[in-house]
Amino acid sequence: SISIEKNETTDQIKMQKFMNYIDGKWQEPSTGRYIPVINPANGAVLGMVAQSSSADVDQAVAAARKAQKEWRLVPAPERAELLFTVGRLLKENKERLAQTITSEMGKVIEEARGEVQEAIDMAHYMAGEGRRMFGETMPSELRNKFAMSIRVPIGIVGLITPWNFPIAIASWKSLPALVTGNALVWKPSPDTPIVAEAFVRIYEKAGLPKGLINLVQGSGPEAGAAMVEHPGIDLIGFTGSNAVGKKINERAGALLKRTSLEMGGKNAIIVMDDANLDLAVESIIWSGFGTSGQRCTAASRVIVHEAIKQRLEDKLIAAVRQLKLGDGHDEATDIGPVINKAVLEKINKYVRVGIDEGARLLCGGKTAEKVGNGKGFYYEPTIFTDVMPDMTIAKEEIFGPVLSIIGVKDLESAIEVNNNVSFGLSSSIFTSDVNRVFRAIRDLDTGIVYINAGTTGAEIHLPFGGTKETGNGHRDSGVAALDVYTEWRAVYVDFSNTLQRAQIDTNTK
Ligand code: UN1
Repeated sequence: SISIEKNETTDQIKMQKFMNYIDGKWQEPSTGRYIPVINPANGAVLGMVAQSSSADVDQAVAAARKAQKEWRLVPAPERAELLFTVGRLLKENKERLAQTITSEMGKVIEEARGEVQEAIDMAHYMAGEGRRMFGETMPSELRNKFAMSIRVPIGIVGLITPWNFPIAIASWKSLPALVTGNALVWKPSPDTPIVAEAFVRIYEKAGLPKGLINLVQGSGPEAGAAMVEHPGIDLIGFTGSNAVGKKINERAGALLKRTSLEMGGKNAIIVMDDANLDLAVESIIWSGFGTSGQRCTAASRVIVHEAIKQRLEDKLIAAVRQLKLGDGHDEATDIGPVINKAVLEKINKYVRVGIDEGARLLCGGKTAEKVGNGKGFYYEPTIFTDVMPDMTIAKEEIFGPVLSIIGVKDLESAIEVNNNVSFGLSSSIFTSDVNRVFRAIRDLDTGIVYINAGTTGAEIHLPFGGTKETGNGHRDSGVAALDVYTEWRAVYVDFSNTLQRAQIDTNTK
């Protein structure tokens, strides 16, 4: 069995081991060590995940290298057939995968289903790219010479993916990497190894040749660092924290290894005085507290026009009162737990700093200890107001259900406050003035801009990523993803049978 069914008891599954998958074989890690996988809703042990080391990474790279030699020769439309099958299998297994995500990651089941849907959409979209993987043809400067650029695979791609979207983000990276002819070494987060294994089993069932996807389970400092160091890995695709991203960037930079980094956000929703206030409230709640605030797109700041600040606060407090915390498997739950104890403590620390720095707490501000069996990691949806833009809670990514309300007097200051953070992933504005809309589109310094919608809910066929410290200029998903996983090759075909020299005047005479 590869899943944790809703009604299976923890006893039945707790001895299950989640191993590595290398060269088409499920195998023990070289260390022989395993670490427990915890259900954040109730503290139950769901299984044990392999702790890999550099020896496992070595093996995985060797297998990937061998497999990629053949795979790069397979026509892209044929590679794409496999992606269509992956899409179909994801769809057939949607409910089971969603339940697994909720068990090990905690997000509510409706959101888990949405996440699997993102992976399904991505499989079909990237399968389409197999027949469309365009290059360019251009006129040459010279007669009887043909010029074009084509895409070639990078080679061996190392993926390091987070727990918050354990299958969606893995799909954003693995599917374009495979359709463009690369082979993979994938290290998922040790907090979500079960759905990672399930995803690999889907690739296996779809008939992916052995060695093309190698799963190396375990924690970052051991297995992830070994991937970044490995000379046989040509590109590291990473989504995760800024601290880790910076380390990868530094080390990979020294080795001249390619990287595609997607990191944090400090996303804001701007609410102008002409906004549909009820819609803004609903969107703030959804983008701020959905997934317990653990999306890199989550809203964590609300920048509001002073004229409506009080009314917005009243409506937000009323809306928060309606939210039900609990186990995400329960369809009635609005907000599930956060991923683990360390994250819970980090959120609590930020809230204490917010209070110390003089922000006013409107609601929440503490762990919710009485939810379920009392052993889960729940945090009350928290709203601060009268937050100043230079306070810590207004600048740093908290990655939890904590919103900071900042009052402003006009659109100019709203945009300035929005942009005056080190991140630039997503932003949003609620207004009914078309002039304000287009000024926001032009001036909000983020990779994603929403008009009259919250900061979350990016669709997979558009580029996903951000400015400044959010990343290193790359984009996940959309057609932009092809640029991450391919190199451009410029090709000149001279059919003149003479020596034609570019940039030499005589040739054009
Ligand atoms: C993330 O949190 O890293 O736009 C991804 C969204 C989702 C993906 C979030 N489609 O909110």
